[in-house]
Formats: sequence, C-alpha cells, structure tokens
Amino acid sequence: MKKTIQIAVSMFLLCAMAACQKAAGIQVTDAWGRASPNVTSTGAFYMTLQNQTNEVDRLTGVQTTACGTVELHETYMTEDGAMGMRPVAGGVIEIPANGEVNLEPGGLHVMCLDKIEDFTAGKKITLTLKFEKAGEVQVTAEIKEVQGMSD
Ligand SMILES: [Cu+2]
Repeated sequence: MKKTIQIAVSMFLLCAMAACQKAAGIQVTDAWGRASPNVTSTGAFYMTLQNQTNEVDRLTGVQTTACGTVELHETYMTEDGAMGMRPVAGGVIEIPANGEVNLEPGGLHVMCLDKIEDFTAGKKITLTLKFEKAGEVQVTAEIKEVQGMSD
C-alpha cells in the first residue's frame, strides 16, 4: 500500500515538471465554422484557445485544405458606425499564460478566403493551428448554420 502511494506521488511530481506541462500546451475547444452560401468566397471559424502553460503563447497561423488563404481577423467598429474586419495586429493572436481567448462572432475569428470546399451545415473541416510554443494542433471544426450573424 505504502509503495503504491509513493509511485503515485513520484509520477505526479514528474508530471508537474516541464515535460508534462508542455504536453498539455494549448487546449482548443468548441471549434466550429459558420455555414455560408457557396457563392460566397469567404468563411469564418471560431473556437476557444486555452493556454495551460505558464508562458504566453501565440497563434501564428492556421492551415486547412478547405481554404485558399487563411487569415486571423478581428471585428471592429468603423468611424461611421459600421462593422468591419481586418487582420489582427502583427498577424498573431496572443494567448496569456494560464489564460484563454475566445474566437467568436463579432470578435476574433479565423478567416477563410478563397473557399475551396462548401461550408454546409454538418460538414467537418480539419484545421491545423500553429502556435509559437505549443507547435501544431489539429482540430475538427463542424460547420453550423447561424442566422443573421456577421463575422
Ligand atoms: Cu474576417
């Protein structure tokens, strides 16, 4: 009995060290894409990025065979009160140490330009997210129908 506890404790200690924390890295949850008509050449993806490490990390890019080009965008209010969107400053999205960032309609999003595949509800699209420290993380985003919503 005592020996079992010792083993458990030493495994916990191993896990508390750098190697295990790095393995946790960035957790991506709730990845989804907004359904858009086939005549539209653009689409958008949303998700939650959780940084489980003690260091700031940055999402530097996204790759998918569903889009010709992918950019990281933010939504903003133009001077005349309209909603616009533009590439994020520096082209990266920063995720604070032990923090999380939500990519959601009306805010940050992964912008799909020159759509190659159809964004129809129920379809699943694989995205490869590239992080400065955590490296590549693959996620599956399901396309969902959303009524009357902008990026
Ligand atoms: Cu956009």
